[in-house]
Amino acid sequence: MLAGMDVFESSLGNRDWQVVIERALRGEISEPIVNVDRQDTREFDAIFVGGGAGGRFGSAFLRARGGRQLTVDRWPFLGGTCPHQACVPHHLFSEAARELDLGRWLSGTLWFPDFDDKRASILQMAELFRAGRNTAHSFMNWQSKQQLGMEYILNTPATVIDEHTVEVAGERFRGRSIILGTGASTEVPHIPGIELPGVYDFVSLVEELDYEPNRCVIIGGSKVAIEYGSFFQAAGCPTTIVSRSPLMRTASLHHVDEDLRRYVVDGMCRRGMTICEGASPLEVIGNGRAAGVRTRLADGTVETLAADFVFIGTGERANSAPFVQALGVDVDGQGSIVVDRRMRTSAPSVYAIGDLIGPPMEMFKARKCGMTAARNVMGEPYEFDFSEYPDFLHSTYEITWVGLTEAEARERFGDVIVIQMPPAGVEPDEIPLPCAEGSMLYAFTRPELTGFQKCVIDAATRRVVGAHHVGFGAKDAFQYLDYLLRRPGGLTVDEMAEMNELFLNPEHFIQLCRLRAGRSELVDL
Ligand code: COM
Repeated sequence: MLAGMDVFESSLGNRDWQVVIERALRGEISEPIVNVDRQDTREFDAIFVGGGAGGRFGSAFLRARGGRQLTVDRWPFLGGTCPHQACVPHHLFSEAARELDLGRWLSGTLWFPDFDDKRASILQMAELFRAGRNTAHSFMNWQSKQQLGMEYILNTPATVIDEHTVEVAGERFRGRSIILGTGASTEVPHIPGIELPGVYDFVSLVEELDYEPNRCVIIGGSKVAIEYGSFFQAAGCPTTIVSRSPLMRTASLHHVDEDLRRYVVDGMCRRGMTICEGASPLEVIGNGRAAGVRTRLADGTVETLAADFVFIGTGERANSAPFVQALGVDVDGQGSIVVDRRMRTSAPSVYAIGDLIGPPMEMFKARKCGMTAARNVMGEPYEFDFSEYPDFLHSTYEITWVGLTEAEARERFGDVIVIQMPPAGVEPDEIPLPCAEGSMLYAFTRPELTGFQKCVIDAATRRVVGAHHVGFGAKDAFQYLDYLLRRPGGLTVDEMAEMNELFLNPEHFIQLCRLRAGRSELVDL
C-alpha cells in the first residue's frame, strides 16, 4: 500500500485544507495525500486520471449514480488549471481590465480620481491571485470529499499501465474503466529566443512574474491573446498583438459576427493597443533577456517590436503523449485524443475528456464530457455533441455570442431580419445604447462606449437563430438563450416578447423583439 498522508478518516475543514495545500505547493509535503476507503472491497468503476473540471464533475456524477471512482491528480488539490492558472485568473484580470478602463475614461470626473498609471500594476494583480487562489483549491478538496463522497489521491501523478490499471506512488489500482483528463498546455511556437527570460504564457505569468512589465508583445491571436492583452494595456503596459489571422478569425472561434468583431477590435485600437494582423513572429531577440520580437509584417517588411515582456497567445495542445505511449490511443493531427460522442477512445474501456480531446477548451465541455463518460461507464448510453455552444471572451468588455452570424443566417435562410443596437446607420456616439447594468456610467458620459448587440431572426419561421453582444452583464443570459435556441421548436420573436424583462435586460433583446412581435411580417429594427 502506498505511503502517504492518509486523510480518509479525517474531516478536514476548508481552512485545514488550505494549510495542507499551501505546504504541499511549497514542497513541505511531498508524499501523496490519500483519501481512499480501504474498507470498501468494491472494484472501482472508473479511475479518473486528472482531477480537473472534467475529472471532478465526472467523479461526482459517477458517485451520484451509485458507482465507485478514484481520482488521481499530480497537484495537491482538485479542480485543475481553472482555479490555479487559467479561467479564474483570466476572469480576475478581465474584471480588473474593465475597472481600469472605466477609471481611465472617467478620470478626474465625478468621484473618479485622476488616473494614475503607476498604481495599475500587472505584477500586483498576479500576486493578488497567487495569494488568494488557495481558497478555491481547498473548497474543491473539501466539497469533493465531504459533500460528494469522492475518493482521491492527490499530490502525485498517475501512470497508466494498461486499459484497467493505474499506478500511483508504487501502488497499482484496477478499474473497470479509465477516464483520461489531463488537459492541455500552451503550444509554444518554434522560434529562436522563445526560451529567453521575459517570455511568459498564462501559466508562468501567475507562477513566476517578478517585475512590472513596461512594454508587451503578444505572439498569437487566440482568446488568451485578446483577454490578457486587453488587461496588460488597461494596466498601462502598451501592448502589441502579432497574429497571423485577423483577430477573432482564428480557426478555434466560430460564429463570430463581423459587426461584433469590428466593434471589439476597433475598441482595442481606440484604447491604444497595436494589432498586427497577417504578421509572423520570426525571433525573440535579447541578450540574456527578451528585448523585442523581430516580426514580418503583413506588407512583407521586417521590424523589431520592442518589449520587456513577451507573452505567448498561440493556443494550447492536448497533453496526450503519455497515453499514446501507454495505450496507443488514436490522436488527431493536433495531438488531441479522438473520442466518439460517448467519450470512448480507440482503446477499449478507456475514455478521454476535456481539453485532452481538443477544442473547444472550455469549462462547460470539460464538465459535461466528464458527466458523459460517467453515465456511459454506469451503463447509460449517453451522447454529448458539443459542436454548437454559446461562446464568450473578454476585452475590456464582455463579449458573448450564440447561434449563427448574420452572414451565416443569410446564407442558410435567405430572408433574415436583424434587430441591432445601435441600429444600422446610426453612429455609436449618437445614442447611448445598448445600455444596462454595467454601462450606465458610459451611457451618460461616453455613449459610444456602451457596446453593440445584434439579434438575427429567420423571417419565415420567426425563430431567433443568432444573438451577439458586446457590453456588460449579458453573459449569464446567453447560457439560457443557447438552451432555448436549441430546443426542437427553437425560440421565436413572439416567445421572446412574452418574457418578463428586468429593466433594460443586458442582452436587451426581450423589449426589442416585443417592439416588432406585433407585426405579421417582420422587419429590421
Ligand atoms: C472550477 C473547477 S474553478 S471545477 O470545475 O469545479 O472542478
